[in-house]
Amino acid sequence: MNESVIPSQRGRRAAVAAAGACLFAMRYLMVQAALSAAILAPLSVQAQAPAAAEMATGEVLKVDKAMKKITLKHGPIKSLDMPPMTMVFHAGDPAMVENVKAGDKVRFSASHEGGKYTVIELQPAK
Ligand SMILES: [Cu+2]
Repeated sequence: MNESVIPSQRGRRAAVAAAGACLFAMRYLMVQAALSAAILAPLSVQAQAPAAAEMATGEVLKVDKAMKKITLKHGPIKSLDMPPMTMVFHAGDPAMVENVKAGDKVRFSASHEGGKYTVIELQPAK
């Protein structure tokens, strides 16, 4: 901290000192909170990973070109809080139903809007 204190900072420091007794009691709680945060930190980092890392994995079971629907047997979809299952998705882009076929392993992201699930991004799994 800079030791050349200007008057307004001096007043602020006095106020901080007066509140010190109260802060001392709070500090114990804050340390507890900090320890909890440290334990939870690894989970938080995963939750904030880039979108590409959020892609779910799945296998194409069926492609309905006419209806623009794709049936996927998918793994967990974190963004939708969805466990692994087999379900039908609407193709977010009509080209999707042309680019995949039953048996393809894919990586994808999906949205849930207006009561329907839509594949937003779809790419071959590597
Ligand atoms: Cu599902």
